[in-house]
Amino acid sequence: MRITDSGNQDMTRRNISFFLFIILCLLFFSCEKKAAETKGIILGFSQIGAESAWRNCNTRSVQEAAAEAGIQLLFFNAEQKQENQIKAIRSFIAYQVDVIAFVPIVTDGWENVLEEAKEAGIPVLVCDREINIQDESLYAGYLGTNMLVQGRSSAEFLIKKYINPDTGKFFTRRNQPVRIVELRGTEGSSPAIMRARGFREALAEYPEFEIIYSESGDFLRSKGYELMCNILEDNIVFDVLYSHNDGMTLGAIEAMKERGIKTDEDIVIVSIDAEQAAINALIRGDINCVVECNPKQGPEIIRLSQLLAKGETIPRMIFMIEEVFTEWDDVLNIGTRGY
Ligand code: GYE
Repeated sequence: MRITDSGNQDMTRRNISFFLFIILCLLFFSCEKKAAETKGIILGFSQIGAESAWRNCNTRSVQEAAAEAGIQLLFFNAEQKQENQIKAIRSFIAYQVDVIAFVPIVTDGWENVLEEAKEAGIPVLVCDREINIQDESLYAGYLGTNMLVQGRSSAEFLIKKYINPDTGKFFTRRNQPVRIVELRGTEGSSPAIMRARGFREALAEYPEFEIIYSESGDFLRSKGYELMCNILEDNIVFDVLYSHNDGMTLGAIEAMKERGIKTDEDIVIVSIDAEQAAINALIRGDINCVVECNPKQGPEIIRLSQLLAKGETIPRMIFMIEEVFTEWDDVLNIGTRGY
């Protein structure tokens, strides 16, 4: 059969049409496969509460990522009670979810309910805060932030602030040890434990620093305000405020300002989280160092949950990427934090 030019053109057109048809089929089936892969995933997520702007951002991140991925999210807010988290996890087991993810409000007391999840064959992802458990087979992995490093970074800022790197000379207004007030997070929680430990480890070889007060403000702004009022009313003299989260820091600054203390001159403040209000305070000079703790863990939680739902293994520990912002940075260009 002789193919004329017009015949050639017909053949080319038919080839292109067939090629496009194949491409469209492949695209359709790959979308179907992806939808089938993720459509049926039911994720049970136990959140600890709404104690801070950080927590609310963490919640939004999980909910938005689940919606984006088109998976069914069973979300329970435990209102700061471990027993509510245990009840939620038991309900996820009864509902036979594909994956359980939870933020353990404290490190201890999870063995029994995680045994039940393991017996039910449901993989568990520990998020944000860590747990203290002997049998590591009771959970598939951890995604969160390195809170020991956050404590160390907080201390390293103070070392840089008070000790001349060239001469090793230590300088402070009163030529006495730097007196540090510490506002800790929730008692028994991994952020409170690790941020305190990392801070103390980094300062261990510097007798020029002295922690003269350490109390738990439970990560609450109201408690940070209350504790600082008590400190000032008891006339406790201090040089540095080290606070385990921005919420407590902002409450403490409010209490200091009410009493005429110039937080941008009289006191050095180091805070952890890096919510927008704390970055704004860094720009104003009220805070000297903000150590980031990244709450936007939703997309990674969903990605890991999808892997677990397919029976795949995941790394034991995954840490979010984070920065440290100080008064020595170009603070006006830190960019918005999104919460
Ligand atoms: O620093 C604080 C929140 O678990 C790391 O909990 C999180 C901490 C965070 O209330 O703001």
